[in-house]
Amino acid sequence: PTTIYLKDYTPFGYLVDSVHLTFDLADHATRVTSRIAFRPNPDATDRTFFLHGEDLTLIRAAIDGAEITPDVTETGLTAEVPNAPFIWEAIVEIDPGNNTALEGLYMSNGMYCTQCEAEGFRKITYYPDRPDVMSTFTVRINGDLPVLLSNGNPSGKGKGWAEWTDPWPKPAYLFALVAGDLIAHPGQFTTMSGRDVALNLWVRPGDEEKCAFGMEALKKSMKWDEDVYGREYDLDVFNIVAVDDFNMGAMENKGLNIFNSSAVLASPETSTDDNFERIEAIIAHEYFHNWTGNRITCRDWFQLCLKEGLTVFRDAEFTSDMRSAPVKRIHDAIDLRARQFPEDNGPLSHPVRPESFQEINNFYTATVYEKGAELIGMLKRLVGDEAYKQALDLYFDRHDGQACTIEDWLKVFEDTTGRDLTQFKRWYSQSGTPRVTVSEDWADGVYTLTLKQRTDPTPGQSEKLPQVIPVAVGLLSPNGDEVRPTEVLELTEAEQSFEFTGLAAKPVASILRDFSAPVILEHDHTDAERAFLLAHDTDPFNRWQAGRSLAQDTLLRMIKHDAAPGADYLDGMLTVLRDRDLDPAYRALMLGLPTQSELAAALFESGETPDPMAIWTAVETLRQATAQHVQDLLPRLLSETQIDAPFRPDAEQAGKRALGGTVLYLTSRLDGGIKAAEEYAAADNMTRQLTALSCLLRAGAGQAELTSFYNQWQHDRLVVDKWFALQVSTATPEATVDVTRALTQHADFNWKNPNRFRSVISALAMNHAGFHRPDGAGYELLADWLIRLDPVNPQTTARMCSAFQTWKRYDAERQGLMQAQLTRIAETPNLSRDTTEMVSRILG
Ligand code: BAL
Ligand code: ZN
Repeated sequence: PTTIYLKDYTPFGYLVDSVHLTFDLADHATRVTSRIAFRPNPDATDRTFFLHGEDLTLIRAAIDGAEITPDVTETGLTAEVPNAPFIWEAIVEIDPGNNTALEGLYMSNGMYCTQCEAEGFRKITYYPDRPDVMSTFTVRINGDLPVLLSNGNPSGKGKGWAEWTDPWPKPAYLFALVAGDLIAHPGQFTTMSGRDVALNLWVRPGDEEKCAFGMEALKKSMKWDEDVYGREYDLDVFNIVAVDDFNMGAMENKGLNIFNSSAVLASPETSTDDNFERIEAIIAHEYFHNWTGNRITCRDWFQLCLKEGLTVFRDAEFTSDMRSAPVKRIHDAIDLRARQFPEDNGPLSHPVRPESFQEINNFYTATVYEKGAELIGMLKRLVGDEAYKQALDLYFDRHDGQACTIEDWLKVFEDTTGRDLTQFKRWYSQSGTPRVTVSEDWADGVYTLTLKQRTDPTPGQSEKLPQVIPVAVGLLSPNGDEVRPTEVLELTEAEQSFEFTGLAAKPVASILRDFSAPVILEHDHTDAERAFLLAHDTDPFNRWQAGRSLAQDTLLRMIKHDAAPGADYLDGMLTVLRDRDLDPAYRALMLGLPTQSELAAALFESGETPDPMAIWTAVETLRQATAQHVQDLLPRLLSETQIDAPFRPDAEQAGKRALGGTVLYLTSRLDGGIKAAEEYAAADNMTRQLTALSCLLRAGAGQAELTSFYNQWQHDRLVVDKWFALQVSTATPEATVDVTRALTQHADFNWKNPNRFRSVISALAMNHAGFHRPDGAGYELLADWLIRLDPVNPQTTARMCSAFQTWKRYDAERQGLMQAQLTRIAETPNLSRDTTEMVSRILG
């Protein structure tokens, strides 16, 4: 496979002034006729006329009306063209009905739809399929289907055809087409300058009742982007389509967002509170891309974080405003540690702006997205809210209509603030998670905080330079009062000391408040100090963090030294649960534990070999001890978390249900599931129903409910996904592989559907102790399915290889077993480029 390098970027030799496409739809022989106006690019020196194209049958090609015979290969074509403006015309035939990879034009339940990011447009027609080539598009769709959609505004319609015109120049990856028997859930939005926009959420018949929440989320997003970023929508219509077969969550095609149905369809009966929150965030995310991604796009795919990091940051701000900011921040930190830290500290480690790739689809990662968003958050913290706003205004003014780079992005901040961001830029080029170690000194009334940073070597980067790390710090007095409110220390050296004077006693420092940087903080607190911060910290994030660290230290002691659960943790949790002044959502989060995979990482980093079974046992023991320790509180909490009002998927009710779910779980550890069975029978929404079923299964009960759940919901594919996933995620370590294998035999295990595949196979990889069964059966089962899926859907297969990325953490036996499966995958004949790259990076 060819490796592509950032340093090799050159502009395309031609500019595109307009694109006209005609689609004659047919399941196995769709004809795509293109008419494209090219002219030489004055900023380019290389005039090779190469158009990308894959899996296309070329019927005709012509330049300025004269037929030509281009030089066609598997990846595209080259042709001799005039050194002056010219019209390119082509007719190609494609087979959407057999497109199982779900890239380009494909079919899902009889409906035509597209996915072009990153490089799918080349499977639709010959084109310079690169984000820096932007053009207006006019699209005519001929097809005997009731609904025919593309980007932009409708510009004509008749029986069996529709035409769409998108006036905003865009790269081909934002192209979209949808055709099918769809029903609209309509809405309307008036923009800040008074323009009416027709909104539609298009779904398959039967899904009409699941549209209202998504539509409201869209309107809230449009309003928020006007209020907070001054960004107005720019077309007469905005369409969202729900599709069942989709590799990602959703896609921000201009004016025609296409969504995985799991990321948009919602109802109280079928969706959990987590589903509602995720849907609201994804709708916002895709909508926000209209400015950060579409109006201003990326010069090349190395700049992916330019649009993704910024848009994730913007959707996080939106969720914070719509819901609870501290809860959102905690969720994001949990997520970053669970998904991004293992990536950043393993064989798949790459910079937020990678410098090379073989298959760009493999770089839609937590590092590019979530660490990319953290970089925006740090920048905002360093320059301040007002300067951030000015810089963003300048970014939109200066770069509207352009395909940009990280250099362009940083320059608007430098020009706005006068600040030199040379060191900050290392965050984009250096991979790996920095570790910040804290030491303290107290002498003569002066408190000195010394911070050291280091980043371990990562693949391809043995030397690491110090980064600029904003460390938000507050100081508490020994009686719990805050004596120094939060201030942001800028750690720029490998080691730096900060002095605090005027203090009457040695303070307790609360460091990295609000998770002010995506780093690992190493601060040797005692259990008592952690318990003190858990009780007194005024920063909600660090108060939660104190509980989390206390839980982690407790578990690590249990694992390493067979210690009993410590009183500081158990009493701390009792206090948290008792505290009615604390937001229920926050109390539920406080009761959460680090994942078993995180514990494995912590053990590995402290020089121990993690034993998945010992980790599982410690977590179970601590859960049981917690349930016993707080048992007197549980009945009262169960009744306090009951909700009499009609269901609302808002933060307040969701928080109460989250706490209720935690309490039910602890209760079912003591009563064997009696209360959970009652809850299950009384459940009137999916959150309650699924929580109760989960508690029952974890208590070793619930087989009758599991069957009745399936019978109740077998018509609803999104709920059936939950039914599959729940069984794997709640299985005991011994049973996980067998449960997974049995589910893959189930009549509803439609493995070619990415949602269904993930509901079973990803759930296996995420059941830590079950997946890491000592005989390697979990590894073998995963590899079997990856090998089977690869020829059908390389993108989803390649992504799921990351389940093996932590293989070097474990004992020699397990390492050998995982390596054998990785090698088996690597040696599979005709393995896709996607999976080949992932497996070879993981093997190292
Ligand atoms: N651009 C791919 C889907 C997303 O990040 O919105
Ligand atoms: Zn995005």
